Amino acid sequence: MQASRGITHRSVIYVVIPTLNEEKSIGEVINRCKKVLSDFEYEIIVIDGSEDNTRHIARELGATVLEEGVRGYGAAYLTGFAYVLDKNDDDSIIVMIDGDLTYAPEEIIQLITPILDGKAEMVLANRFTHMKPKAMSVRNRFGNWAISKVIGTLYGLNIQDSQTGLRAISAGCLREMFLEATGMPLATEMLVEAKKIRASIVELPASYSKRVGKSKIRPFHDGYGIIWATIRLVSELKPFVVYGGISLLFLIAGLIFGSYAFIGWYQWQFLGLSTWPRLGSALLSVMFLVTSTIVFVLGILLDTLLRSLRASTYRQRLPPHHQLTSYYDGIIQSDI
Ligand SMILES: Nc1nc2c(ncn2[C@@H]2O[C@H](COP(=O)(O)OP(=O)(O)OP(=O)(O)O)[C@@H](O)[C@H]2O)c(=O)[nH]1
Ligand SMILES: [Mg+2]
Repeated sequence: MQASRGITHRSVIYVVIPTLNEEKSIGEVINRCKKVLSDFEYEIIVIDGSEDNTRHIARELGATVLEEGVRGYGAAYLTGFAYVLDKNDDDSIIVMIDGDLTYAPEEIIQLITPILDGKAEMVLANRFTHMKPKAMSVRNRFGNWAISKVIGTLYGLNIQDSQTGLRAISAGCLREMFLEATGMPLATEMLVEAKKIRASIVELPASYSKRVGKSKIRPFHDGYGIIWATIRLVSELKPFVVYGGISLLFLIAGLIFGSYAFIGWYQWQFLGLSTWPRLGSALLSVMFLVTSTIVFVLGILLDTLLRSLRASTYRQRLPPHHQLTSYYDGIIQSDI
């Protein structure tokens, strides 16, 4: 028990680690987790899809190993989450950490503290505060920044590092989430679900080092997957933003073609110019304007429908804790 840190409540800590050929680092990750959690009741669960020695090393060090046949970061976590939630202990805490030694297991304590204190339901590690040089590629850094901005703007979430892999979440909160992403988009999906259920999120500074072993990211597959998932998730939470945007594009196209057709018709009718009346453009314009109207109405309908659906599903939830910022003395950057 870490009384000096204000931890008063004993929850079981489940550390879930997805691994895909991480034999070079998994041993150290597990050993450091064990050391840091020695005062807690804990279980380390490795969800393994490896072809190397990862699972043998993990088992030898006392971790529970679940073999996962389905490829994907999200698929591994969904299996791990199901395993923990099956224990029916909503006071327990799930810690998510990679098996590649990029995150420092020692930081788990500060991550779980706000949950143990009852001050947050999900805590995220912000890697941008103490990132080691070359720990993250420019491409990943940009992708992360862009997605964090999109989610931040649309969801009112002030999160710097939306794709972080070091997180802590209470089992009770996790149980309320509807998660289905089998790939990297799981990271985004969890944030969106947290917003939907009005969970309180805290983001704390954390370190991030260059990984040991080969990256499992498939740039095209994962990048495309994350962008697509973000659009889908946004359209689920704020359909009007997506449908309104599409409707606006059709409206602009309709007006451009309409103006072109009108100018042609005007010159032909009144100025005696032999310009073709531009019937094709007129037809296209009408089609675009009709589509714009249909998409606009669809957006409003979906928005209203989803809003009332969410209200009836999550009515029992209290608004988030707005007092967090003062409690954590300025470390907290986000609280929805
Ligand atoms: N079981 C399983 N684990 C996976 C899979 N893909 C990735 N992982 C694990 O998930 C964690 C995160 O994957 P990484 O390849 O490190 O991805 P990343 O951290 O976004 O990228 P890097 O900056 O390259 O480390 C690692 O522990 C991987 O071994 C998978 O398909 N199955
Ligand atoms: Mg990694």
